[in-house]
Amino acid sequence: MNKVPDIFILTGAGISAESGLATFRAQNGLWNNHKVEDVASVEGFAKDPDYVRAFYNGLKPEVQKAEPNAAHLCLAKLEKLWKGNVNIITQNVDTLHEKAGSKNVWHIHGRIDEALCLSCGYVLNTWQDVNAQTLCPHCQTKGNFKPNIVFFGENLQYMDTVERLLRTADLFISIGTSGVVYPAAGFVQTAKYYGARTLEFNLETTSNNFYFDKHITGKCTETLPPFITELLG
Ligand code: BJW
Repeated sequence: MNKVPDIFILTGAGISAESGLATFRAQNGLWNNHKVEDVASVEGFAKDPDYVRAFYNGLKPEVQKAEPNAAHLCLAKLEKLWKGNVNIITQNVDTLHEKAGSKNVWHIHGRIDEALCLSCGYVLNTWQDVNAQTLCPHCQTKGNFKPNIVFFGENLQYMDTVERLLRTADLFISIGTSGVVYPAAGFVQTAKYYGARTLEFNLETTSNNFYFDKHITGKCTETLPPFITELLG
């Protein structure tokens, strides 16, 4: 009996663009008028934690009120109806996959609705502001929270799981990511090495084109739903 393919889905900012959330590397190279490296680096946070915390506090309301679009929704449907394993490995810190109903979601770059206590490692889940006054409910330390977002120079989250899923995936689908930030940009190469068929959904072909078997160009809200419908038969 043939094995039902296991599916590894890598998502990036482009999947949430049509939900109204800005991507990182649009034409002017700025993200909400900041260089990504300035507000998302270990050095930037060490230099001015209040500034970085305020930046993410400022983003929270629009992320919280954003709604999943047709691309998020069809992935949730795929997970529900597919007989094999479907895992979404997202670089996004928004929670639109969860809002769409997906369960197997791995936030390798963290989540905007979480903050990490640098004194004890407690993860606080909140859409409220986190600032120098925020008290850790676990160790009672005040003001030592960092947004639970993976900055440049930090290790990604859930990498053991990701490595395992990359080795066992039969189908690798990349959606809305520019493929310039590592190690996520290298996942396609690993998946292909271990035998997966590799597909890319993006507005344009990315620099990772060598490792993709097929590119499906266009808005993912338009290209992904018919593909998923066909996959589900
Ligand atoms: C659409 C669309 C529509 C639009 N439909 N498509 C190996 C080589 C070189 C460098 C490194 C390396 N290994 C590590 C590094 C260093 C570094 C790195 O990669 N630097 C590069 C910039 C060169 N990586 C790291 O530091 C990582 N950590 C690490 O590797 O730890 C081990 C280590 C530590 C120390 C030393 C060495 C190793 C951590 C990376 C953390 C990334 N964090 C950020 C910020 C989070 C803040 C936040 O989310 O608010 O994560 S950076 C930012 O980029 C964010 C994103 O998740 C990430 C990826 O961006 P994404 O999602 O691809 O967005 P865009 O805007 O770039 O692209 C959108 C795409 O969508 C475009 O292609 C559009 O065309 C498309 N699109 N609308 C379909 N409707």
